[in-house]
Amino acid sequence: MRKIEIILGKEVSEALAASRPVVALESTIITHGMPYPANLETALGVEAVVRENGAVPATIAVIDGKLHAGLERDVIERLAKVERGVVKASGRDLAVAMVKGQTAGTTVSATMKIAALAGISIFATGGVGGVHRGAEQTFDISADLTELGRTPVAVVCAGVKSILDIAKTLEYLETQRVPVIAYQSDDFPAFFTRSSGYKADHRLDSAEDIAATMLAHDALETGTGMLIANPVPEDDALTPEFIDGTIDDAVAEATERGIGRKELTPFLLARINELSEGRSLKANIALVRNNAALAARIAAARAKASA
Ligand code: PSU
Ligand code: MN
Repeated sequence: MRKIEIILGKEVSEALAASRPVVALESTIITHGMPYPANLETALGVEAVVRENGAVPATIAVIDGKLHAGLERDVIERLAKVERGVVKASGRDLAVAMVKGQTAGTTVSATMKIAALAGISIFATGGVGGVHRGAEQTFDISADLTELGRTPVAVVCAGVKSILDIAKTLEYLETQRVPVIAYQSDDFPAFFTRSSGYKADHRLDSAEDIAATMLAHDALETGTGMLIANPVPEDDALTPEFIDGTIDDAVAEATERGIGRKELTPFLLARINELSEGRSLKANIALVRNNAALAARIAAARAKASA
C-alpha cells in the first residue's frame, strides 16, 4: 500500500486495476505553459488524442492540496482559467502544496513523481526542462532532469527548446543514466524544429520497440526514467531561421530583466509566443498532440507485451 493518497479519476482507477494502458499528462503546461483559452482547448484535445490511440488519459495536478491523477472537465477548466497566481509545483513543492491546501500545476518532475506513485509508467508532454543557457553562471538546471534520474517513468516529449543549452542538457541526462531515444529520427529534436543539430543516443522506429525497451529497462532496475524524443510533425515545424532569433531575443530580455528561478521558463514561453505572433503556440499544440498519440500507442504496446 502506498502511504500517500492519490485521488484517481474513475476511468484511470479502472484502467490501472485491469492493467489497461494509461498515459499521464502534466498540468504546468495548462497553468503556466500556454495562454487561455488555448491551454484549455489543448488540455481537452490531448486527452481525446490519448483515447483515440487506445489509452486512458490521466491529467495530474494538485487540487486544494490533494494529489490527483485523472481530472474531470470542470477541474481542467478551473486550472486553465486561474491566472498566473496558481502555483507551479515541481517535485520538491508537493509537500508544502498539500499542507497549505494549494492548487498547483505540476511540472514534469512533479508529474513523474505522482505518476510513479499511482503506478503509471508513461507520460506525455511538450518539452521537458533542462540545463539553461548560462547555467555555468546561474546553476539553473531543471529538476526535471534529476527526477528523470531517479523515477522510473518514460517521458515522451518533442526534445528541448533552444531556450536551453541542448548540449549540456544531453550531457546531464547521460550523467543521470537516462536513456535518450529519438523516435524515427537519428537526431535529437529541438521542440519547434525536427533537429537540434545533436544526435540522440538511440533511435527506435516503432511503439512496440519502445515498449519492449521500457520493459527491459524496468527489469534492469536502474530506477531511472527514459526520455523519448518525438520530432514535431513536418507540417507543423518552424524553421530555425524563423524561431532562433525570437528565442535569442526572449533569452536576452529575461537576462536583462533579471528573471530567474521558477519564473524563467514561463516567462520565456510567453515571450516567445508574443514575439512569434502565435506561431510558436500553434507548433506547440501540434507537437503535444503528436506526443500524446505516440505515448498512448506505446502504453498500448506495453500493456499487450506484458499481458
Ligand atoms: N517547456 C515547455 N513547456 C512547458 C514547460 C517546459 O516547452 O510547459 C514546463 C514543464 O512543466 C516543465 C517545466 O516541467 O516547464 C520546467 O520548468 P523549470 O525550467 O523551471 O524546471
Ligand atoms: Mn530552473
